[in-house]
Amino acid sequence: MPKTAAGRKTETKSAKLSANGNNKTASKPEPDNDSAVTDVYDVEQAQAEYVKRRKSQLTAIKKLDKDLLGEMLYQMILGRLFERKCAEVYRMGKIGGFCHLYIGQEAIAVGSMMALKEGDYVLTSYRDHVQAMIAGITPEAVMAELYGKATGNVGGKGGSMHMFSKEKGFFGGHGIVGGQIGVGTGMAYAQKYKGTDNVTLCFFGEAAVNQGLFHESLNMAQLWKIPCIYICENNKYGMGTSQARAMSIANIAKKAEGYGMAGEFVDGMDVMAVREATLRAIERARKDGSPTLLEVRAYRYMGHSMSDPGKYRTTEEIKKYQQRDPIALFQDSLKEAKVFTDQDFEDFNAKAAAAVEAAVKFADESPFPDESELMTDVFAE
Ligand SMILES: Cc1ncc(C[n+]2csc(CCOP(=O)(O)OP(=O)(O)O)c2C)c(N)n1
Ligand SMILES: [Mg+2]
Repeated sequence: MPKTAAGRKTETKSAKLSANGNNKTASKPEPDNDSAVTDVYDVEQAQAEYVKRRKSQLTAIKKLDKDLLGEMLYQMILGRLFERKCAEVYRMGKIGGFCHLYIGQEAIAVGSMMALKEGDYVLTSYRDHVQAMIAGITPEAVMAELYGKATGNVGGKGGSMHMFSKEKGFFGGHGIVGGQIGVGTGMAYAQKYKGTDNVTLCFFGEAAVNQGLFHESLNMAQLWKIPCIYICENNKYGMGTSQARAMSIANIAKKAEGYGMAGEFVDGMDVMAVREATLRAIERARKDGSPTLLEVRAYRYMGHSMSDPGKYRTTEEIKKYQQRDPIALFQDSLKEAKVFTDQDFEDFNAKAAAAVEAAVKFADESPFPDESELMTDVFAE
């Protein structure tokens, strides 16, 4: 593993992936050219894109103040180091049950959530640790929840997939694929009904787009002008199934057109691009409630969950995407724009590493819930 969060070494242990683990199956027709997944880059192409992106990042960076840029970078590094630590302690048997990591997708949560204001809401899937921390739930509370400890975010009863804080406007952590799309639409409706100008960010994976609830929700949201921003985190796979094998068209952003909704494709490796697209969506939503569908393309470096043997993709494919690592890309731009130096990056890393260590210590030393807690928090009172 690299020392700094932005290291470009392969993140996953699935080095012995099968050679046939690509998107193609002999029995299925390939999607036509218009709709084919086009962003599986060669390394050279990835590098070219990387340079291009850095230029646009530089322009965007110049518009923001240093404190905010520093906080954005710090949250991305914290998210990555936290998730790496989760993998480590999971393998030691300290975390039980399902555990889905967010490594490679940090720019999506940071770029979008850090554009929100007080009173806005966030919901996401089971891949929720990083979003929970950006919402303001402490690393200690998230780690203790993963350990099933009484001091955890929801008393040790939710585990990895169910972080939640009404006070922080973070409404899960949802284990049912796509379930949060309906809930998020309802929460955004409530924001409008109450006469606020707040918005809801609703994250979900690309596989959730095939669920009926996605379509029902988008239809109602556009019809009733519900201020929900639907953020599809397209990381190319739903468990071990590639998008190309499961979806008839690859351009998810285009699906917004079917509902007359604004839709945008966003590079999920570019935190500033995510921020700017989210700000455009927020502006629409605060003005008259208009919803937006953002398709944010990224890549998950690790397996679907900690129990994924990863036999459906190659190490080469993973490495290709890591050429455009979102943290490395952001750091390079920040350095070129003379906002931060290498020393600053080391300081951010050290601060994040200390926060993660403190979280692990807290979780290690916390007690498990008492037996008397077994039947509490089961039903709403
Ligand atoms: C309704 C439902 N069907 C199936 C599952 C099993 N399942 C868990 S995660 C997952 C894949 C989801 O992939 P995606 O939406 O792309 O999100 P990602 O894991 O890539 O973040 C599936 C099928 C589930 N949890 N809920
Ligand atoms: Mg996915």
